[in-house]
Order: sequence, then C-alpha cells, then structure tokens
Amino acid sequence: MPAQSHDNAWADPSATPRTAIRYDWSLEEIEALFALPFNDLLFRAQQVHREYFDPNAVQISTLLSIKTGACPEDCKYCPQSGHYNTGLGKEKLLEVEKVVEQAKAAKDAGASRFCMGAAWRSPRERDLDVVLEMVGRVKALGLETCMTLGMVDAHQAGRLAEAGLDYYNHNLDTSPEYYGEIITTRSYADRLDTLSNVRDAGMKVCSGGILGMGEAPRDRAALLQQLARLEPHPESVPINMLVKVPGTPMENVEDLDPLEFIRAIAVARILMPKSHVRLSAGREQMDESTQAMAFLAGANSIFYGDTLLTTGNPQVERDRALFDKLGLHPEPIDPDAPDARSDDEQDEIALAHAIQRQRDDALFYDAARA
Ligand code: SAM
Ligand code: DTB
Ligand code: SF4
Repeated sequence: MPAQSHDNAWADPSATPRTAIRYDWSLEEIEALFALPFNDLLFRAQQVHREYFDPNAVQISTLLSIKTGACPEDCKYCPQSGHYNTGLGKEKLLEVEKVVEQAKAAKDAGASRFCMGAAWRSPRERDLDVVLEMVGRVKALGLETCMTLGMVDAHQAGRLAEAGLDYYNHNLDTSPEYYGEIITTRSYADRLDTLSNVRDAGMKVCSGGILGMGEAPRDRAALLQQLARLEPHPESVPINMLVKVPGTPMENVEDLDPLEFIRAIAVARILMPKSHVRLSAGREQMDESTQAMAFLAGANSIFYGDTLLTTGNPQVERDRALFDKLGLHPEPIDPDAPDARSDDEQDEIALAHAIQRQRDDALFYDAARA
C-alpha cells in the first residue's frame, strides 16, 4: 500500500476553529451522544475527525505475540489465559532475531508500527532485558515500537522509555462497573496505575477496550468516559470487538449489533479528537461495509497482517483491496515527532542493549525457561 499524495486542506488550522479538547465529559453527555440519530452522530464524528486528521489516512500497525499462552490472569475474553482450555500451549519468549525478522517483514508489507505482546501479568526483570533489546532492534529498522506486557511499575516503565519504546499498550477493557465480571486477578486501579507510570516515563499511551462482552450500553459510555478522563488523552485508542474464542467463558456471549460498535467508534472520535482510534480486533468477522462505516466514524488505525496475537485478522491482500476500494492510504510516520531518533542514535541504543544482554546472559539468563 504505497502512500499517495493528498489534499492537505484538513491540516490547515486556520480553516476552522478546532474542537476544544476536554477531559470532563459527564456520563450523561456521553450517553446523549450515543443516543443521537445515527447520521447526526457520524456526521459530527467526521467533522471532528477532519479538524485533526487527513480523513483518508489510516495508521498501520502489525502485531506479534512474543510470548504466548499460560497467562496467570483470568481475563474471561482471552484465549491466552491459563485458566481456560483454548488449546494454546505455553510458549517461551521469542528470540530477538525471530522478532526482528517478523518486524522486517511487517515493514516490507507496509506497517509503520510494530506492536509486541506478551501473555504476562507483568514482565520479570530478566525478561525485560530481552524485551529492551527487541525495542532497540525494531526501532533501528525505522519502525515505531509498541509493547503490551501487562502491568509495569515506574521503574520498568522508565527502562522501556529509555530503550526508546514509543507506545505502551494497556487497555482498560470495559467500564469500572462491569470490570469485576470480566477479570478478578487485577483491579481497575492497577490498570490506571500502569497507565500513569507509562505516561510519567514519557511514552505514548495506547489504551482502549473490548466491546461485545455482554456489557450494557452504559458500560460502553463509561469505558469511553474513563479513557477521555486521562489527561492527556491516550495517543492511541484501540476499540476491539470481542473475538469469541472457544474454551473461554465468553465463547457464547451474544453478538453486539455492529451499528452499536460503530456508534462507540464515533463517540470515541468526538471525545478524543486528537487520538488515533484503532479499529482493532474483530475485523476478520466484520464485513467491508461495517469497516467502511468505522472509518467514516473516525477510526484511523488498524492492525495489518494475517494474525493478531493468536487469532486471525484479514489477509493483507483483502486489506489492500479494501483500501483501494475506499481510497484510503497508509499514514506515514511523522518525521517531525519530537522523539524521532536518528539512525545513529537508534544503532547506539540497540548496541548498548545487545552488550547488556550478553552480560546478563553470562550471569543468569536461562534460555530454556518460558
Ligand atoms: N497480557 C497483557 C495485558 O493484558 O495487559 C498484554 C496482552 S493482552 C492479550 C492485550 C489486549 O488484548 C487485552 O487487554 C484485550 O483488550 C485484548 N484482547 C485479548 N483477547 C481478546 C479477544 N478475544 N477479543 C478482543 N480483544 C482481546
Ligand atoms: C489491543 O487492543 N488489541 C490487540 C492489542 N491491543 C495487543 C490484541 C487483540 C488480541 C485478540 C485476541 C488474540 O489474537 O489473541
Ligand atoms: Fe493474560 Fe493479557 Fe490475556 Fe489477560 S489479556 S489473560 S493479562 S494475556
């Protein structure tokens, strides 16, 4: 998917006054947005979207599971939880070279960000050493980096930021009220703490949730309210449609009406005008019209590549065809981003981590351990 030239009118800040960024949306205000006639809601979302973004550009991320399965947490939606039998085995942390190979392939296929996920409650120090090397090596390819490793404390977040990690993904998943129905092994407050550690360390925040888990409409509004209360807003907001995996307690939950999903995307766009809203998991089960409506509602990021972490995603050829049909193009990495590092700087960071890792290996790293 080559980047195409496009009209920059949307980027002219003098053209129209931009919608103010707010952090104080009330639940009633948000529910009122959800209750708008569908066309009015989408029109409003599209207006806000055009104030801040090229309406036809979509940020492209590719996911890789760097440590799969046997997670100690009990998230009811998750195929990787060790509490449920979904047929996934316990895998070891991938080798750095394998990750770099996959990242190169993702870049060649057109991704601008590489997201690495681990089925951990939180990373152990010796795992973190390996993970930091992955960050340096993937960054050195010219890709933005994102990791999702579970809870991180201030020290761990600091180490990730120092390694040059651009984004950390940690989802709130659902409303504070519904949360206890879905996860019992970590609290909502734990999640908010991780997000504030990530922010304090200077990384960009990626945080969103999952819809279609049997939640009430009010829970969808309350999830978006929590996200929109974060100041600043998360730069990236993944909205996942539940992928119902056999063996999880959610395998037979009732389908969410796709139009309700689109409404949530539109409301997210209105509440968080400057954030990238990602049409995240669940695209493989969605028809093209639903995806097209999600882009119209203000989604401007996707996961690209045949798999998410453990479940399927549309084939790249299908996505290319969809982009062509809709006249969409991949969003380029912002070369003026304040944290963009030169190639030399990236090489230095990667080298420092490789040396550190060799030292650690000699001391205690047990490669046979999961
Ligand atoms: N273990 C880490 C954590 O939970 O923070 C990172 C990996 S975890 C798989 C990342 C996110 O994937 C979860 O927070 C959840 O939002 C999403 N996810 C997991 N299983 C899903 C499913 N079946 N459908 C949709 N999203 C899912
Ligand atoms: C996010 O919000 N969704 C991605 C990513 N962040 C890590 C994960 C989706 C996982 C879907 C189930 C699976 O493939 O295992
Ligand atoms: Fe573990 Fe993350 Fe899955 Fe929860 S969502 S079970 S923490 S991998």
